[in-house]
Amino acid sequence: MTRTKLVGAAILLGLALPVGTTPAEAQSRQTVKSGAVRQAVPLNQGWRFHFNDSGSNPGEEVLQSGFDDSSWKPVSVPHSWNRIGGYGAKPSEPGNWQGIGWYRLSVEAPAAAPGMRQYLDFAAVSKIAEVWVNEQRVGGHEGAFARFRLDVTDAWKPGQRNLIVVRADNSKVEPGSATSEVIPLAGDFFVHGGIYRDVSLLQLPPVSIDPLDYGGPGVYARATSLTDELATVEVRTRLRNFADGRKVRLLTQVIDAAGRTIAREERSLNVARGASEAKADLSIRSPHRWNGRADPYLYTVRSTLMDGSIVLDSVEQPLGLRTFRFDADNGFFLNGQHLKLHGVSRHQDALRAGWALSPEQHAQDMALIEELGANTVRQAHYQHADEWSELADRAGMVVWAELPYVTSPSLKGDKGSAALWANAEHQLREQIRQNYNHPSIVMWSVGNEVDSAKGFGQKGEPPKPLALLQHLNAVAKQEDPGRPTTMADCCEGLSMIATAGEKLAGTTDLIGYNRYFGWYYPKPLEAAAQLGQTLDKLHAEHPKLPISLSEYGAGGAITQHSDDVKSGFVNFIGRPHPEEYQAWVHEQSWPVLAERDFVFASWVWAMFDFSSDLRGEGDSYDLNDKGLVTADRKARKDAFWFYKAAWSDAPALHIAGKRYVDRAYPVMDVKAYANAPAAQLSLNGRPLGTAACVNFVCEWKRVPLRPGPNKAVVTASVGGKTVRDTTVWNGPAANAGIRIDAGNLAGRVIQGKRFGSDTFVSGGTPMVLNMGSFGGRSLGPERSVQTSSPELFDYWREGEAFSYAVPAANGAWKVTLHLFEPKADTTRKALTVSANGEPVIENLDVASAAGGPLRELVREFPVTVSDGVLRLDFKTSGGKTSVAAIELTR
Ligand code: GCB
Repeated sequence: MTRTKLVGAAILLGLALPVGTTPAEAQSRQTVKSGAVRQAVPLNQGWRFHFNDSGSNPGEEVLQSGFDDSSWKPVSVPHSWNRIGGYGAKPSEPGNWQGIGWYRLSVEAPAAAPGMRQYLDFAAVSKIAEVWVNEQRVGGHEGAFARFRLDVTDAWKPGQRNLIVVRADNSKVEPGSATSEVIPLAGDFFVHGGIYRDVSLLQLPPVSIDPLDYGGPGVYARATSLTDELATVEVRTRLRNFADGRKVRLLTQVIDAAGRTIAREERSLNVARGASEAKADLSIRSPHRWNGRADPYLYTVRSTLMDGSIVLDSVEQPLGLRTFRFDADNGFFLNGQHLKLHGVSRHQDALRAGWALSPEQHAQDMALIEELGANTVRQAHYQHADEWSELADRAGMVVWAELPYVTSPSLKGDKGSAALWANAEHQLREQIRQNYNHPSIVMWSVGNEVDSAKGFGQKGEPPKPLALLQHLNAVAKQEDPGRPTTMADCCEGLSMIATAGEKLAGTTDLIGYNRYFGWYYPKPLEAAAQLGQTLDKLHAEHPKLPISLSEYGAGGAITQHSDDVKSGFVNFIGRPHPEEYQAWVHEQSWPVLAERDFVFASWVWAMFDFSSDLRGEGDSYDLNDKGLVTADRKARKDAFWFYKAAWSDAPALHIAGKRYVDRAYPVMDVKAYANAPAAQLSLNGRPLGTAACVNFVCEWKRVPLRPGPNKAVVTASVGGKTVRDTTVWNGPAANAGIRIDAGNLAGRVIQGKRFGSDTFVSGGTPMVLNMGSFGGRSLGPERSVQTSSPELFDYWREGEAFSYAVPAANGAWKVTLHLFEPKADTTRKALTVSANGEPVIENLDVASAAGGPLRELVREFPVTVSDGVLRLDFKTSGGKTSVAAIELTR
């Protein structure tokens, strides 16, 4: 049994607040000192935890004080029992348990004056919580993301040992499961289980600022008018009284960043039993605005409830004074000035920690987002920790906050059950009240891709998401008329996912479109044109609706590399996901967004790789690898550096492809990202010229590498300051040969030989044998090729005619072609290959020569290169030919 003793100043709070004194009116004007603000008693240490696996089902006895939990694991919160995702091979130990976790804490409670109320405060428990104190059930909560407080006064024993038991349930959402009536019902992110944010005890007198207002602070401030001369701030303080009518004083203050009270209002109140509200209107002369990243100035609002000179309760909240508006043609305006919003989405998830993030981890995430130069963050896809929103306030980020109404309202083809609706509404009210005072938040999203259930493999009729979306939109407006609503759309105008066909755009004040040109959709190489056309079309179709790009991106694996991002097959659901391709998608997308003012914001999906046990992609397992930074926060991917050049005010220059050290080919395209007009490259001390940096990309084509190390130095001048970056690439050894993994977007080492990605090619199409799987579902039947090098056949190039022009040193070479017929097709085909114009293979029917389809056929022939290039032309009559790999050896 754990033995935790609570110490600290907070304990005294309960003792220092005598109730029932009737102070003299004169004493009540005393200034409230800081430190009188409500303190919570932390309960993060000393828990015991047990996951309810393998039939050792704890029953009622775990609630009993005599239960022996010494075999349970000692843990502190934040805690989660899930550890999902990583890089490299998947370990045999799974970290994705879903079910019920039990927590017990035995704690010696601080003493309290008679009549004090005791509340347990849980900053979040996922996904459903039930709580007992001293063997009595004190309440529960449904929803993984919001703070909840339970009034435990009747069960709590001040000054004595108390037993808290928490049952947390993140069981799989399926028909009949408790979690199936609690949003979210789906999504590619994993719902981690546990007490993954702080726990504390609040001790308050019988009349206090309301701790039971949907977990909210009980103090809600907003500017009702704001000019450069004057701000009028309305502060609503909710009160809760467990006694009969009571006379108190309420002091409301606005305190500036230097700690000076610049506005105050004090009044006497008769507080009736139950919940009530008091309003104060305060004026601030020459208000200092919260102005995004340029100047995120914050005031503090403090409400203090007093009985004479005795402070009963006091709560502080942030206050940022700003005006903002969204315009369908011109985008976003902060304090009257146009501000192009560009940023990232963030999940509350880090490698090995899951959702149980420390304050340092939250701070690290925000620091990286600031370094990137982003000015907006989308909180995907749910309420984030209060401390995260505080970081956003202080950094000046403009925030899209979101309700976890994700993918679907129902596991059936309907509009969702009454229980689910009630839960979604409750989670929305919690989210808005708990976050009302954060100036960074400027919009409430009431849903993400709510008509994409079919994309997650849901069977039968598609569910009908519109009715719940409309309902939640109305609830958000009722809770907070001051902020617009928004939603993220998956499917408008796309035919890939079957939806119920309900028109969702126009339900909310604003909209975001999640669009993955260059990734999930056909013709990825046309990403830029498709993105531009789509945005223009959506704007034309909804001329009055401010639109944004709420998601875009591509997977990026820092151990997978491409020699030519335009040649290989883009396997969005499998492997590889070369880092260079991800960066290219962003290079293509950003200029399209930058030149469209009507796109009020764009959010890269996503800032960090995050856990998703549906996936096995790139070089990871159970991760979504679209992050600009890896899940361990250790590596900034090339795409990060691209955006840093595009967005940051600081001089930025970074050589791309640094992690692709051992190069497959003796030539390479060198690329750097810079916010300079031009940059200079030198290789091995030799200047190779100046390249213009177009849209932050500076490129030198076909740079020859010598065998072994090649030192590259790129310099540029940004605003009069010289910036410089260097790297070393190893060119292949002179006798290494040249090997092309045809069709593959990434190169790799196969049986000790280094193959480059598909490069030097024109014509034909890159193809894949097996795409991979999503949530255990394969996209298409699994196939295999009879060969001693199966990896070579994962990808191939096919077509009636295509050519390779391979840069190769002059002299004699042996060419080896790895051919096969991918289809069970009886048509006779005749392949002709010529090398530098001379036929080397004529009228070859690959399938018959190999003994059938899906069997390797190797063909070798000698060639002589005399002008530095080997040209191979493939032509087929009667169908298409497939080449899996080409080797040039001496
Ligand atoms: C989406 C979803 C997001 C996914 C993302 C992806 O549209 O909104 O939750 O993670 O796509 O990577 O597929």
